Amino acid sequence: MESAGREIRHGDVAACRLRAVEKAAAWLAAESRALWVPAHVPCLNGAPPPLAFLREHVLMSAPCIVRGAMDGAEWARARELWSLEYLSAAMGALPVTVNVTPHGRGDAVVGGTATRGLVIGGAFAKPEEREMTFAQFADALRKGAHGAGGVHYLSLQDGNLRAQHAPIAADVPAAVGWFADAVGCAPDAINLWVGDSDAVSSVHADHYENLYCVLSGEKVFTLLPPVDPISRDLEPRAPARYTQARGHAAARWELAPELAPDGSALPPVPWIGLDPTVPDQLPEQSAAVTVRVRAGEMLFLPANWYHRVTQSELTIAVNFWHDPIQATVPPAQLLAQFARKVHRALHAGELDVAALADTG
Ligand SMILES: O=C(O)CCC(=O)C(=O)O
Repeated sequence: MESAGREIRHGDVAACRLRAVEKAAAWLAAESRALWVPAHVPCLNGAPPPLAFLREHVLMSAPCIVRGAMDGAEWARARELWSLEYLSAAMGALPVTVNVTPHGRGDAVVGGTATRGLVIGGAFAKPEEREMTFAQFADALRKGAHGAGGVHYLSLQDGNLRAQHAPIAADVPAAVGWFADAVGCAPDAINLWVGDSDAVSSVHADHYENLYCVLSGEKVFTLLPPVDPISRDLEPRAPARYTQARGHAAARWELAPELAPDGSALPPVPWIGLDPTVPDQLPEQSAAVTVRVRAGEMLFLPANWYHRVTQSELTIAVNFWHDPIQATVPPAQLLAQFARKVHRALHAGELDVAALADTG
């Protein structure tokens, strides 16, 4: 009897502490939203002095738009020439790897049940990576998703500008000087992005400091800070891959589990299933901010910020990913990681409640 009483008291204390942890996580999200998330992402005019940019944006993990920093000679060719026609003329016969999906959502959770703040289940669906010539890719974009039998998005993130698009690589600078000076290192990758309004990059975060430069068209970013409660939906999802069965009158898409070469299951991929542009899905304390980046503008997207990205029209862009040795991890990000771990452990029933009650 006595031991049962002790268990009840332990349970009560533990429940109180769990509630306190949850309250602290909610407080953290609300405070950081108030202190950190701007109602509008600020805009700088002209290339900023590196030291000021380091102090006010990189170290503060504060996104901003930079206007008028792509007006110089080093950007002139890309600013003046880059269009689908120019890229096709320069690279038409060259092979490219294109991400193709039925509905435009590659690297996204599909098939789960969305509730407020959580998507239960669902697979991590990767796009079909299709080899074609640049001319074929441009043709698919001109036909549109319906005519081409799928959404085509040039969106490899492995430094593809140099690796696959050598004839146009020299049209943009090898590094953006003031940004490289601010973050303290050269870019690790320069990626080329070409797609239209059907293509969506689902919400995710990268550990790179990112300078995203739009050459033509318009990008629409939905941004959430690293502490945003949306990260609680970062759940392991079974990997799957789209393939399109060809040779049929109507293009048929399949989504099949992706397996290792020996047929065994691949490890699940942690990915967020929520769409921050659907207000009903966002957790209560979430604070998403939308920012439009137009031709000639750059977006500084700090490491670890969550972002969902699309285009409002056919858009051509490059981004510079920098991976500083001393990555900037503001204390709030560490707290956010802690809060996320506690929250997930709580909901998975993995927290040792008795141990929690015993701690002082
Ligand atoms: O442009 C996009 O579709 C995605 C960009 C992105 O995820 C990134 O730059 O990290």
